[in-house]
Amino acid sequence: MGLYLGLDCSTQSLKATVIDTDSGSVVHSSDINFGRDLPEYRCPGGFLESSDPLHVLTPPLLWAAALDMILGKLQNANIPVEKICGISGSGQQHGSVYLNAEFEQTLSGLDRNCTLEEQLKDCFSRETSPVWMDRSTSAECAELYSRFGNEISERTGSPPIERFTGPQIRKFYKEFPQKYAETLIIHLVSSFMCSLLIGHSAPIDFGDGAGMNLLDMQHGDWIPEIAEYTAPGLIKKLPPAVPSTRIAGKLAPYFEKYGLPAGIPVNVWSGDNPSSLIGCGAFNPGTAVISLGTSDTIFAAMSDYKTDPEGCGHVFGNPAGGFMSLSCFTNGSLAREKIKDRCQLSWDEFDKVVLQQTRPGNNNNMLLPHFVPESTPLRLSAQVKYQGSEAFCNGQGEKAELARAILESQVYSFKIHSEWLGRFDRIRITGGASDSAALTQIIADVFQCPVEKFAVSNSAGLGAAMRAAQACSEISFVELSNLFTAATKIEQPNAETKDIYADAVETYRNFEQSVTG
Ligand code: XUL
Repeated sequence: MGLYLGLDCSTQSLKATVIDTDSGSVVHSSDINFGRDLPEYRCPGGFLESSDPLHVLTPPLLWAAALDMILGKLQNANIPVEKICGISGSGQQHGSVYLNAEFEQTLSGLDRNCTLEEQLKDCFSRETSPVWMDRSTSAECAELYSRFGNEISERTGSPPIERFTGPQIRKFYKEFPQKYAETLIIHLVSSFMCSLLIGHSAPIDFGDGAGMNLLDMQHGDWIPEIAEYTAPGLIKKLPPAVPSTRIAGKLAPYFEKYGLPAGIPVNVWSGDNPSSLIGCGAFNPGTAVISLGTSDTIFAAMSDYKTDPEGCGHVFGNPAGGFMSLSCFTNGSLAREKIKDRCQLSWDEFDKVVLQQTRPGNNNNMLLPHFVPESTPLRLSAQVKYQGSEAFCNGQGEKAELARAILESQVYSFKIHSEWLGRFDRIRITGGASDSAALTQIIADVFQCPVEKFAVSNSAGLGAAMRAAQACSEISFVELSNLFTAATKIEQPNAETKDIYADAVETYRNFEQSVTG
């Protein structure tokens, strides 16, 4: 037992969470915000601004620079960093990092008198990484589908998906064959960050590897024929795929400069969603998690391997073993913020008007809030549509109606697109918008099941720290979950809204289908 560090390299920030398994408490949390703390990279939202919404890229050197900064912050925090016994981490999923022959050599001799940024700058065969919001690979997805058909989805857990790493690699190979040839290894954000910590290339875990359209989910191996078609010679450029509980290596001597103990074990990193499954205590089937972050996701541990018949949802590896299902809604907090700004309300006022001035079902006023291209249902262009009263559709309705409409419409979409997830009898919510009392109540009522909240809001970072404790000291996930993920508040569903919402969900289903096809 002792202190364990979880790092979470998400879209907008790199966060550190330290847990103490003796006291069962989170003893430290801090973050480096990419826009605020590293403005020289010109990534205010964590990615380069571009006039083309389908291209979303981040310079990977930014993440390396943030690693030095967050560990510097940790060293100056009021905790005994020398007592940290193990480290793990999570990364935004799907993003890929392209490294040349210099990478391994540079990592093996990291000089503690220089920064990671200074030492790694010549190690990339591609200066920018496509991240999960990139949607520029429709042509490559179509090619992969026409070559392999449903086999891709059956074997890798998802059909070819624009943001997934395989189609992204294929596009890079097609557009820049020379740079692809110079690429010796391709990492995910998670395995790239883990590599920096251990001073050599780290494996990719089954949790995050599943988001690549390359991993055979049932056998835990890369699929040679899909890899070869994706890009010639790719299989040799991929790190090995391993279970999420594996130790990747020992902390590199470079990091002793931050007071961290020499050679402590580093667990393979995973994706932010698989890590969140652990941090929400939802690694056994029966509990679904709704994570309300930059994107909204709904996910759950699965009892059996099964894919989404609609082709929008995904199967990833569950870090505790087995599989998890996930549907991702890109327009999450972005759409809520757009409507909040239009209403000119603070978040507190927004919540208040919804709860005090409107009623469940909102007289069937609803909207399709695709302010940017959407993953679920898949839409490659932005489109916002309204349905309901004339005044509401003309933008002349009450602010309160519009405020309720965005929250309810998003939850209707969660309900419709989570039907394939299987049965669950409770929902745990996490992420920034889980503070909203109105949204919490709407989720409980639409799903007609209890909604639980818990103390730690960064569940991916907490999950990473719990994974470090499990992998490095063999503390069981059940024990860790009892210590760190107990519910602090439970919202019960209001049975009187059951029929109203059952009807509203059907109305929304028809509305969504009529617009998106
Ligand atoms: C999941 C997905 C996002 C990213 C960003 O498929 O694309 O949730 O992991 O956090």
